[in-house]
Amino acid sequence: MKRRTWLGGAATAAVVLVQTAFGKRLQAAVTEAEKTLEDTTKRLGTPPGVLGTRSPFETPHKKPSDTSSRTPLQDLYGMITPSDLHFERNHGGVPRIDPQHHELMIHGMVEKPMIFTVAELKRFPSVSRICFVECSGNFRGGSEALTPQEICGLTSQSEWTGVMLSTLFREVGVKPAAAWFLAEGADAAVMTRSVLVSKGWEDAMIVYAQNGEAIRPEQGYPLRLLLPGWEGNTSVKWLRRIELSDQPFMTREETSKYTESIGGGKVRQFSFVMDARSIITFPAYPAHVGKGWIEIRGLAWSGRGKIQAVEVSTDAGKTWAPARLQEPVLDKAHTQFRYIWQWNGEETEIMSRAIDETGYIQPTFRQLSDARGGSKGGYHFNPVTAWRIKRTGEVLLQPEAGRR
Ligand SMILES: Nc1nc2c(c(=O)[nH]1)N[C@H]1C(S)=C(S)[C@@H](COP(=O)(O)O)O[C@H]1N2
Ligand SMILES: [Mo]
Repeated sequence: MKRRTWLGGAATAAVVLVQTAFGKRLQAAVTEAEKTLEDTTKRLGTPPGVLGTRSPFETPHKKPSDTSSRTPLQDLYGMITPSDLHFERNHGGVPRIDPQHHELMIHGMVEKPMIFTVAELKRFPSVSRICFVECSGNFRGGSEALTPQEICGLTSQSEWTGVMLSTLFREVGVKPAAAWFLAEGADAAVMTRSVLVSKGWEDAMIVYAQNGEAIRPEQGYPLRLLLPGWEGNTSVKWLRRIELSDQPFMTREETSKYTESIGGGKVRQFSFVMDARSIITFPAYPAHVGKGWIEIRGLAWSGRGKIQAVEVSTDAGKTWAPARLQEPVLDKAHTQFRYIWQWNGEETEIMSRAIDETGYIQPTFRQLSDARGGSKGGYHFNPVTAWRIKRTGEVLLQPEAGRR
């Protein structure tokens, strides 16, 4: 059976590592013969390399557009996103920054304006935490043929390491009247956002490492601001300046962008916190399933705290049952859930809804759309995702699902 499946998939090109004369490892296409004939017990394997590599038989990818790329949620396991699969959202490309020449200035309403080198920042007490980053524009709909990656792959999770911003606030002596700070990036977009000083004291970090190594250029090397649970846009990458003030700065990214229309000619501004969300990542398009036991799996998260529960419906939202949460359930973090289900082969819809520790319940598409004057997307759009399972076992997105 295994061999049949294998030969069936043989048309897809795979990639393998070959050792060159200089001892460098290169990626090359695997020939069909190499794939089927190798007896691994009869030939010496490859020696250790300078870097680990992914198996040539595993090819998850981010499918980039010009300005963003999405995490393939349906291809991953556990709660940590591999760094090279962390989604990217760049307004002016990824800058190449030499950490020797990069500095962070903190000034404005402070007792003592200061400039920190990256090396100086690393001397402060170092803190690590696991949390997600999610773009507030993390939604796509409108077609049945969408994967979890396409629907909501603008969220990823890492273990982040750096210095608490509160530590630096004490160092510069933030004045009591300071209520907002500006965070500015050193990229071609010179991204700027206003942030509440209270968030700075609460849990903001200046991050220099991700998943055990220096933060990746795509995530803000050598320094990024990390605001756990807040819309990704405020976690300014390639951070070079923080300015304290008694009022918001009204930058482009918080006036003409990153505000939501709420109907009646009104817009909502400074909508920082990401609401609770969940998605079933298996079974999901483009999977096919067969009758019998299926372990439904997915992710849930909330910018307001811990996930308290995830409920799953396998009858198109008529009844709901609690899913099992995988420990550890962390604050403002992707949490895995699973639910064992016996499918009888009849057409149905399956879906999940997240409930966070504040009691917030993830809304259906129709509830959300009704509350937003009929809008079918936009910033902070976090509807329940429903998957239709056809009698053939085909799994398709059920767009705009759910009861009002
Ligand atoms: N300097 C700078 N910071 C930035 C951005 C940017 O373009 N420039 N993009 C923001 C947006 S819109 C998001 S959603 C997150 C994405 O973080 P990631 O690319 O590490 O996933 O970074 C934010 N920080
Ligand atoms: Mo974003």
